[in-house]
Amino acid sequence: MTYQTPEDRLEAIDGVLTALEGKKRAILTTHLNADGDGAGSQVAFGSWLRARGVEAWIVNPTPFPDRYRFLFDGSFWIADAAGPESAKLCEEADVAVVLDTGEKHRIGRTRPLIKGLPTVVIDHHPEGEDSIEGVSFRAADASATGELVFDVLSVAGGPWTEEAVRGMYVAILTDTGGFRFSNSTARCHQVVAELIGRGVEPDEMHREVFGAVPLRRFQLLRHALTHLEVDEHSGVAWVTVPTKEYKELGAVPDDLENLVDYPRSIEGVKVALLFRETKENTTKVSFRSNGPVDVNALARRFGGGGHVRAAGALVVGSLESVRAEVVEATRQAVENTESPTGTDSQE
Ligand SMILES: [Mn+2]
Repeated sequence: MTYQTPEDRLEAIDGVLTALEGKKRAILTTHLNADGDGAGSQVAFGSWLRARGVEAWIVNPTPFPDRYRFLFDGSFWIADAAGPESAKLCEEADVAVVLDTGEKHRIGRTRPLIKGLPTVVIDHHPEGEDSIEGVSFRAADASATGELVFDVLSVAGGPWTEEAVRGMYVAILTDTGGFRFSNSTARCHQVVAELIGRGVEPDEMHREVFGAVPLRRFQLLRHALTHLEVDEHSGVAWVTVPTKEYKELGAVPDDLENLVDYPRSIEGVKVALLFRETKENTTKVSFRSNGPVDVNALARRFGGGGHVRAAGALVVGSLESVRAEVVEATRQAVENTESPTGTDSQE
């Protein structure tokens, strides 16, 4: 079974291709603290644009993660959103492409830079209330934004650069947790089969992404696990990143990727949480559900959002108070999901 672009995506893809017609310079951005999907999709889309003669630049609200720099084939077309260079680049651009988010507040300091530009959004998150305007290709049933980038390239007929195929592979590899999560669909495996057919080497990608862990990440994990708590009764487990050790180790947000999978993987756990103080009086919360609790809805109550099974929120308040509040709300969400009032939960 070979891959076919889903019918219901074709119109939006056409819109994207039309919006890009005749463009000379594109600014690519993604959400704060780019993950493998955001970064991989950017490299893929940018490389494709460059191969078509469009000068693509990555301008992210937070630094492009070092661990995904291997995706570039020699030259890095990244500009720091906080520096003067990017303002000039954006001024002289004629289109902006936002990948792996469609919400204004998620692109931080990049937002004012691209405000005046025609914008294309390519994203697989459920659409929020803070939507970025412009042309959009959104499909919440996609495993990763990388899958949607693949759709665009397929309809366009390539070109398939090495950077592009590796970028898309890494996007899907990381957003599916190495093909372990519920978004590891048949469709995503078909896309991946095509990418492997175009030269991606899975073992090499795995080694690059998962096999070069900085030692500090294990040191941080050791500290974080001393703050692991489990409420066996409600099936909620949470881990807290200790601020002092985080600073002492010189850790970066990227070091926390997948840390929440530890509480999530404990027997009987339905929802896992991770807490980290990002600055004084602000706490970042990561939510992961093993189903059926909708953590997107839960995170939205705290001003965040994401997917049904993976979401996040930045909450104002001390670590202790935010943690107490979120844990309690999560306990209640688990309870409400298990016994919806007035209906038969078996239906
Ligand atoms: Mn994603």
